[in-house]
Amino acid sequence: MVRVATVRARATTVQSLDTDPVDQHFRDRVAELATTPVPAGPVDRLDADTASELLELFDAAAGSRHLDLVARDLRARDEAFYTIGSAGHEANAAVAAALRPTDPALLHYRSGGFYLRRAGQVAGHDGIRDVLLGLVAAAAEPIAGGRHKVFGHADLAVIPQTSTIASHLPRAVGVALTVERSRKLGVASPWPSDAITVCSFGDASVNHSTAAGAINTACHIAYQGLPLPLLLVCEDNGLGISVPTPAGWVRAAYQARPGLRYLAADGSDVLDVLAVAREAVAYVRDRRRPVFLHLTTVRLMGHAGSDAEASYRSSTAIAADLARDPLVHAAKRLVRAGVLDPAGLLARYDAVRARVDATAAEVVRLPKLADAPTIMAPIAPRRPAAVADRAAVAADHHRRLGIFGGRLPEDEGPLTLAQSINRALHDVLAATPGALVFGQDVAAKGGVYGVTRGLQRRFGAGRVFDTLLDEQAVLGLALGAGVSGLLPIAEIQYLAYLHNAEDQIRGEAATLQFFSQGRYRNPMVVRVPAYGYQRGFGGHFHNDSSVAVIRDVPGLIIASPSGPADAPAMLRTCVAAALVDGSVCVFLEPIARYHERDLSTPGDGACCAPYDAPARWVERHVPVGRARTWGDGGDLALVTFGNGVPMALSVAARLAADGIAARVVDLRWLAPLPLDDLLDAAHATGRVLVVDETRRTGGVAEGVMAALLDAGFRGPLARVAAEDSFVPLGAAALHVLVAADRVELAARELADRRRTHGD
Ligand SMILES: Cc1ncc(C[n+]2csc(CCOP(=O)(O)OP(=O)(O)O)c2C)c(N)n1
Ligand SMILES: [Mg+2]
Repeated sequence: MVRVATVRARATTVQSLDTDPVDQHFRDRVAELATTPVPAGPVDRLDADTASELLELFDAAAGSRHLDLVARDLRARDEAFYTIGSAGHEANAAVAAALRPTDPALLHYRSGGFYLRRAGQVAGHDGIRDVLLGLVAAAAEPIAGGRHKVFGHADLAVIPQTSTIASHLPRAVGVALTVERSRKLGVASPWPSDAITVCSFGDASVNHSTAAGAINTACHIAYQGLPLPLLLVCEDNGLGISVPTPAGWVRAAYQARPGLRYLAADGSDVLDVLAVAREAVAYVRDRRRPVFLHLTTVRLMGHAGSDAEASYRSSTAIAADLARDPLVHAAKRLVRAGVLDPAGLLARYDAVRARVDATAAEVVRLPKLADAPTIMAPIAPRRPAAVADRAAVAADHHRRLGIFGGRLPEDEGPLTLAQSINRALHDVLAATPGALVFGQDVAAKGGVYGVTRGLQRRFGAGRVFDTLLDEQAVLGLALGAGVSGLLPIAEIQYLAYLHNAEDQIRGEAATLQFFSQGRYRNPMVVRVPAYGYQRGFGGHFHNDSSVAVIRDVPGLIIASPSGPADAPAMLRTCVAAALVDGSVCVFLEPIARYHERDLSTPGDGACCAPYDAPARWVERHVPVGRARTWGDGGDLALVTFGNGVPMALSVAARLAADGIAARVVDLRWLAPLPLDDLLDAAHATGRVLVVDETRRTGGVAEGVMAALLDAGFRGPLARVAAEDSFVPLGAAALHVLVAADRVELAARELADRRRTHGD
């Protein structure tokens, strides 16, 4: 960045000897107003309210500008860690002014003006201090507590965002939809019932498939006449870092979308933004329909502090942006309207700077995060006793009788896995007024495998509904519903299709408590039909067993029931963990087990299980991270999950015939792993074979074996895992998946080692 060496004294300890060209440009233009005054015309007059609002907006914009300047000074001294600024975008303060401070906001990273104006709407808030605390990563920062620099504050209804551009749009659609849904369902919500959701983003970000998908979802909802009070704000500075947006693209792409009203304002003119934003807000609030508000802004001071803008932009283009500085524009309006004279305006500008400097000098000294436990505390709070209590909550007997059409599931006799999950979902919806079930084909069809059959009929389309075909939209609705106080139970139709949208779990859902110290949370249970062995059907995409990408997400709970004996209790646990701890739970259902009845001989019914009546839910509770062990064989532990469980049980039966006593440990939870139960089994048997239907590389066995070694287990340890292959169609699939014969062979080898070596 080019710096002009002029000395300006400031009465604080944080000061720069250089003046930024943008700062200097502002001063020069205001100085010109004193020497070459332009006579005020009738259009320059402002009524008292507008004049007072313009002063507020000027203060917010000036505060934001000085924060950007100070951020760079602090960065140069290694005292702050973030230099993406809002310079040129400060007129977004007027969007805040048009809204209420209770309207949930999901903001672009250039929202300094918006944030300061909103903070100014709520007594007792010092937005400048909040932002500075974030810049210096102070532990006292109000939202992320020093974990990230974000705009966010629970008191200001500003939900913090990640750095992944556009990833917040699906959630924003979900929040907007939920405002309406909560009112309809009569469920408490953190947002007022007439709230509207605002979501801002850049012009390059609008092209991201996540944004395009979310805006399409908004159109899809509005097109059907369903209410969606959503204000989308595209802050179009014509650039995505160095890449220009084609002139006119944003308007061309969004001015005529079905269900979406398009409005545009000149982002260099804060009063134009105010007028159009007010029109947009009134429309969204009254009509409950979405608006796309297009602000043409400029980007001043480059993309970030480290960005040498001059290397890819002409000096003419940079100068043209500077000539559209919204702060200069606001200053001119104030002077021409006679609200302030140039000297008074500069004094006001410097007074804001003095406040920023003084606050900066104070916050740089504040403590930072200093140890891993403190840093990690908000990731995944766990209150197992409260979860156990909540997991035992059922609707009363009469309501259950009504829900189940007179025949309670505990009286149905043994159920398959699919039936047991279906009955458990009925019970969860009956006992949890804010629970929603949604996904592709879950409503009228009842899911591809019938797991959600009958739910919509019982609980209505307000609580059980189909979504459009977009996994990011499904998870976005879950994110929005969760942060709005509901309990989303979303379905992703197949595990392979979770990968289309996994950032919505990894980047958005799992990080929210971390980046907000638990002040915002998005409880959710994501049900995913998963794994292989579909009798040759479907090939790779219906037999996917890739869980590596979710296993490494900090705090995520991954449940993997193997059959109906555990699935209902585990589902109740996930729901309870979501409600109590805000947990993000992925519930992997082995498709191949859904309709299985028999284990080893036709008619043995060993894959079915009776459904527990609520009176047994306390004793039958399955805590997060606790395995189930079948048998007490002392020679060998077969550690497995999902389809591996029936396989390991049949192998154990064959081994028993030869005098080898194996026990089978069903992990049940792939994250967090049931370490205590694993170690118990390992120490009781002395040898462990992991049977892992996920792949050799990145599969569950890697985690299990590493956990055993980390905990000091030194006995014989082996694994049988699926090949590092994609799954082919037909019977060929069995060549790459784990087969019982291979498990048996490996088990015998491990058992032999004991006999041979006597260890
Ligand atoms: C998904 C993703 N890809 C890439 C980036 C890196 N990145 C950060 S900002 C940015 C440009 C965004 O441009 P725009 O949306 O126009 O916003 P602006 O910075 O111009 O306000 C890019 C590519 C990112 N943060 N997230
Ligand atoms: Mg841009």
